[in-house]
Amino acid sequence: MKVIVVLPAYNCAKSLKKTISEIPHDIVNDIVLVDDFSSDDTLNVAKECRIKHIVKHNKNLGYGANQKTCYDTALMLDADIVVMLHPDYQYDPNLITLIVDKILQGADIVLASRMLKGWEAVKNGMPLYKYLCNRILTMFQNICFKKHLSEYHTGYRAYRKDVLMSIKYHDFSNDFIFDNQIIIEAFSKGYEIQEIYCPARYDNLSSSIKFLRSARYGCQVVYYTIKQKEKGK
Ligand SMILES: Nc1nc2c(ncn2[C@@H]2O[C@H](COP(=O)(O)OP(=O)(O)O)[C@@H](O)[C@H]2O)c(=O)[nH]1
Ligand SMILES: [Mg+2]
Repeated sequence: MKVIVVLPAYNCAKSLKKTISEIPHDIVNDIVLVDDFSSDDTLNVAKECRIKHIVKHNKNLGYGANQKTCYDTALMLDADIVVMLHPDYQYDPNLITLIVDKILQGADIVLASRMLKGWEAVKNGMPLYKYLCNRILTMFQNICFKKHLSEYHTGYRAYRKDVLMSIKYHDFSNDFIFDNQIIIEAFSKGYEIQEIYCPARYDNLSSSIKFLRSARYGCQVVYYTIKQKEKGK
């Protein structure tokens, strides 16, 4: 089984080394970093870290577009399991071992959820408004899709190769809603999604998206969910 970790990178020069140093290299075969036209030193740091596969966008295309290039590259490199990890040192890279194990035991998708232990997320530093919005959006989506996920918004997840090969992710958004779209499509294809708990950091290094950008994302999630529900998904 070839395990490839993909890092959708954007202005992560200060956190990249730390993230890379904690990736369990014994089970990870390759690392792919896609730089979305960062304005900081991300590319040079990536080279210093000796990341073998560095792809750069010639203009800023967005978070969803970044993931599209990540998955295209990982599939081209013949990955069997693709783990997407934010290079902002928000999530614990050591959990890759557990995530890969879940896929080896039969899961098609594994989500490393910050919300599986409820209020712990806030104790770990998640801003209260992000916690409440996440809870409300998740409840709304669970009711619409008759599911029981603890969140739909984590930036730490893994896909079995077949999932990425069968889902037409190029049709999805180039923006943050991409993460949501891929899960909803996976529901309609009947893939098995499992969750593990992952505490997350919320310092300046790991979290830069502010209230208005988050609010826009929340509205996009509601709109997209209603549209998919009307389509019978
Ligand atoms: N590729 C790409 N990623 C972006 C862009 N803007 C933000 N991101 C990434 O989106 C992810 C989530 O943003 P972040 O501020 O960490 O949000 P939070 O962790 O949910 O509070 C981070 O990995 C950012 O680097 C962008 O324009 N392009
Ligand atoms: Mg973050």
